[in-house]
Amino acid sequence: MTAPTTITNHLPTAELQALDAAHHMHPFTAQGELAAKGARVITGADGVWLTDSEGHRILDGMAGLWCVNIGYGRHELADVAARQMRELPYYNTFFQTTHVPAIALADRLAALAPGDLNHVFFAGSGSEANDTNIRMVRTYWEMKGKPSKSVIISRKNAYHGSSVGSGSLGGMAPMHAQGGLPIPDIHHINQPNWWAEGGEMSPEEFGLARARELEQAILELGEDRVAAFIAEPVQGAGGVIVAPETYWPEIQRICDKYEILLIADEVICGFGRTGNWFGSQTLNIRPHIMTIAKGLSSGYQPIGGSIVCDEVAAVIGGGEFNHGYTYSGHPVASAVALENLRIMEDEGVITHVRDVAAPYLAEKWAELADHPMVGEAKIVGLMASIALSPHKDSRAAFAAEAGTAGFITRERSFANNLVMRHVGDRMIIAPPLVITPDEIDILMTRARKALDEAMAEIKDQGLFVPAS
Ligand code: PXG
Repeated sequence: MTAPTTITNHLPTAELQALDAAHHMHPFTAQGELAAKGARVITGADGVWLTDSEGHRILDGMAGLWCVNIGYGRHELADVAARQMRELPYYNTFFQTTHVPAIALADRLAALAPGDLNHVFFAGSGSEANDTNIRMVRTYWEMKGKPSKSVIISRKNAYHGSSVGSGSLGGMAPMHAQGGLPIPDIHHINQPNWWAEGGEMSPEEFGLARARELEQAILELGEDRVAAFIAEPVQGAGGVIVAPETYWPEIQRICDKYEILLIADEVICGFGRTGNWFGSQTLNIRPHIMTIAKGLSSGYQPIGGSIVCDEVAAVIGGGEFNHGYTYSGHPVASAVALENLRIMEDEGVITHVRDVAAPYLAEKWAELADHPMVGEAKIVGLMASIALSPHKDSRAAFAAEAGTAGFITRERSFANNLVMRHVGDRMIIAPPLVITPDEIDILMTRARKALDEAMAEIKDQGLFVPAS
């Protein structure tokens, strides 16, 4: 670990924070609140460790924003980027031209993706890729002579991006409340979140019931109206919601029975996160399209895309698809993604997840369920969550405003130099895939300390009370 303990090559932290507050608008942030407090300034990183402007070393339990799969500080990616910038920093792929990095990356992805997912439409991000998907599946059905099939079914509390299209696909109520979302012909069914919504049902019954909402929606809307169903194999930003085991087989049965396309949003689950290249492989899903981004380049460059099956690509290819981004298949981003995939393969990163890191973390994470403030503890590969509860037997929420306990726990975690996030009153982690057992021990020690301190604070504030 080479992260410096003192940082001298920038303005003092308070000045950086003041400039940040004055000029930098942060995503998903109450700007005024942050300005009063001052953002934490991250200055460097190596492996799973971040360094801030005050010289703290912070264990990044979130791999940045679920993306730095191979960890920080891999200079090979910087070298490849510099070489590609000198050779061909940019060219487009719109007007009957192409270039070597995009060709090589598309070929590589076609080989890695399961089944007949053999064609790649590149984008700059997951949001852009899901916008591509909306237009692609609707165009597919138009070209097939079925233009009425335009409705895309998604799920409440799903996250598919922040653009107008992808934000509409997502099922985040606070997002729909701003800016006129959703666009027409997006339909949301309930999520398979047994802890919060399972009521008296067993997880298995609940998984089936929630999957059958897809069938009900198709029948109510009419099979001739439905174009596609989109879902994350494991809901990430929604709180690492792992569906009961009965859920996905039933969803697959329904998608097979009715003529609708299945889009697996692999932006978080892809590239090793669940212990396979794709979450669809872990959960036995056979999608027609997969959305990719994040781990594709381990976040070293912004790049995303849609991996598309032979049938959809053939139909779309029968005409002109009037869609694309300036940076679709950007040569530098593509070259960096290729190098990232090479490292993952040559160094056996997915084998490390499957055989070492995920089983070790799973064992330690399950022990958290014994903590007096923790209800269920869920994990798939290296994405994990715990539900906070003042009364786990009844799966009760806190009487306080939703997210209060989660926020306090997150603050205690940050104070203990661990990035562990909260989504409402669920705590989540998704560390870099290269995390070692020793580092997992440190993560767990800090997580437990954060939980203990947070519980004391929550009790002090009189908030350790179940909602009635
Ligand atoms: N699909 C999924 C499943 C995602 O998680 C996107 C699409 C959009 O990707 P871009 O590259 O456009 O951001 C995402 C992004 C959070 C959080 O709070 C999660 C994401 C983005 C921002 C915040 O966990 N995921």
